[in-house]
Amino acid sequence: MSREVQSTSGEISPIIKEKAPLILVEIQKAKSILLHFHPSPDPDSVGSALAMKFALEQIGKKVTVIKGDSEFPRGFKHFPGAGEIVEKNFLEIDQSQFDLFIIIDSAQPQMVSRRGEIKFAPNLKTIAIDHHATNRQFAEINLLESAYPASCQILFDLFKLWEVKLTPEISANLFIGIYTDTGAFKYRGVTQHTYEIIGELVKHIPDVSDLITRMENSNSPQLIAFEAAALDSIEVFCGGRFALAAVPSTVIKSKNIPTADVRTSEVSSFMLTVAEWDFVAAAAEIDSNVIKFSFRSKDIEKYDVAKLTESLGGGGHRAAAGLILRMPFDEAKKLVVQKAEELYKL
Ligand SMILES: [Mn+2]
Repeated sequence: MSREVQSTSGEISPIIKEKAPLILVEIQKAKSILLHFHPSPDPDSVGSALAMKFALEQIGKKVTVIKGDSEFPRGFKHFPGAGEIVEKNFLEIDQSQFDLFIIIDSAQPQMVSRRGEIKFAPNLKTIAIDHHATNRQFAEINLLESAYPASCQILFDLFKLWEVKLTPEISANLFIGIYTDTGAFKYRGVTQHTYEIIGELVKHIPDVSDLITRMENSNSPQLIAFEAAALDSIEVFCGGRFALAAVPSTVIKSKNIPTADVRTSEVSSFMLTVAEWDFVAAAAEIDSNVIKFSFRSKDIEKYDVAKLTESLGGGGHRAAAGLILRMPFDEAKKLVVQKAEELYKL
């Protein structure tokens, strides 16, 4: 009996094959290349920038990685290359020092920096490489493969096509990005191709378990305090289908929770494990009247959370998306519930 296999093919995606040589030409022309981490960086952002740094250096290029808006999370400090990051965001650098900016895992200019308006200098060529379906294709060359579960998976294919040699440094960074962005290989978008890549990468990583556990076992007591406050705040809407956790800034301040520990995405992932809830959000007031939301959905046909966040100015994937609202805390909560009812006809 034969079974049709579609998205599980081990092939490199056609769009990556098409764009790989165009991107390589720009890299070869460039003298000084800039890479960044997006605000509140996750391991896919950090791993892809650091893996790209090592690949470009192998090609013989001068590369600078800037840390961007956020503090560098302590759980990622053992990623190879993490010691060579420049402590600046995009608005603090001198753009004339670079001729190419490769913007990875960032769907919109605000993911380069949220500290001000992003304007690229005329001398600075821009290339965006991303897997977020909501990517606005704001660079000069855009490589968007939204079927891939991680930007690091796109990079693996690019490196293969560019004949970059897999080193322990490149492999560890790509592995950790794919591992986390797929929820340890369980989210939609993981295919046979993903597993084949992982099989290749682990050949070059001396201790995979150490790489993962050092990242995961780096939490602070304040993170647990944030999660406790968030879980304690859960309210249920939309006839029991939608659960919303929301922590106001007063609570964050009173518990001395640093920004790095306001990890709404971890709370929303945990909330989604409740069988009764079809979609969930975890929110935190990160500044007075600035509320960050992280959405998760079990049923992307009925509850496409990228659609919801996009309708309010955010972005992301159908099963996991984010949003920042600038308004009073209670208004933001109300608006999100109202939008969900309207969009999903609940
Ligand atoms: Mn990603």
